[in-house]
Amino acid sequence: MNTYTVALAGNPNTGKSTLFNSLTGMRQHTGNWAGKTVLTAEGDCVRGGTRFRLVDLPGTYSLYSNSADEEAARDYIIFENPDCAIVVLDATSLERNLNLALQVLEMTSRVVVCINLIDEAEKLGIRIDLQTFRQRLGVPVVAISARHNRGVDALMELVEQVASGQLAPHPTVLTYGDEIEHKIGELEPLVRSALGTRYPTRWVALRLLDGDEGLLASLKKRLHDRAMPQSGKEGEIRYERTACH
Ligand SMILES: Nc1nc2c(ncn2[C@@H]2O[C@H](COP(=O)(O)OP(=O)(O)OP(=O)(O)O)[C@@H](O)[C@H]2O)c(=O)[nH]1
Ligand SMILES: [Mg+2]
Repeated sequence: MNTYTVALAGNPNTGKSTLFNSLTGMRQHTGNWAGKTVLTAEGDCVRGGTRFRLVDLPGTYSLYSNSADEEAARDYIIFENPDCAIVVLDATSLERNLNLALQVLEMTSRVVVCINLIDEAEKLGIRIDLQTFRQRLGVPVVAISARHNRGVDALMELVEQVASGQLAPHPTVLTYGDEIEHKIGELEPLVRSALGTRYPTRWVALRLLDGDEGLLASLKKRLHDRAMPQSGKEGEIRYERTACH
């Protein structure tokens, strides 16, 4: 059976765990993100002959190095390289939520944007132009209500297409003005020669320009561990495996 890993990323309180629970049949709550070893939840869901290994990431407003939560969510997306990342957005606060979506789109093209709480948005009279969203972001976008199990089948179909490579999204590339673009142009080849194509070089270059020391430390540690696989496991993200169904 094909097995795909799928990460759930998004701002706090956007319904990631509600979606995770609905798909896995589990009862995951959140909030266990203290310290360097981050404990998060992983659960399986089998749909139509395909297994999805879902990872419920901590809710964050960005994916820089401001907190252990942000580092854990970022490290999962960058280093564990899931087959697909679902970015869960709150349909009633899209302006704020899109910031994180754009950050994920800079890290990976294997993304499905999931606008959750569509039932709440409807109650508030908010209408969302999904077609424009898709065009502007360059990735699949679907509206769902995790609580009412609306749109979840369509979401998982897109996730499977992206995870299997049948659908290859082309996220819109954000540009940052001449000065920064020039510096990215200088840095990217250096990043590529140091790290290869394993990591998103433009994103790494941007984070380095921003002085993201936490990312630099994570990268150095990974490179060191790859060179010396017997070295200690300190700082590694730990995931809680829970029952499958
Ligand atoms: N009306 C409505 N409420 C929802 C929906 N999905 C989730 N909720 C509610 O939104 C709240 C937050 O949901 P969670 O699943 O805990 O959100 P989360 O993204 O896991 O939050 P963090 O773990 O803090 O990042 C809960 O009260 C859910 O019941 C939905 O589709 N519609
Ligand atoms: Mg949660």
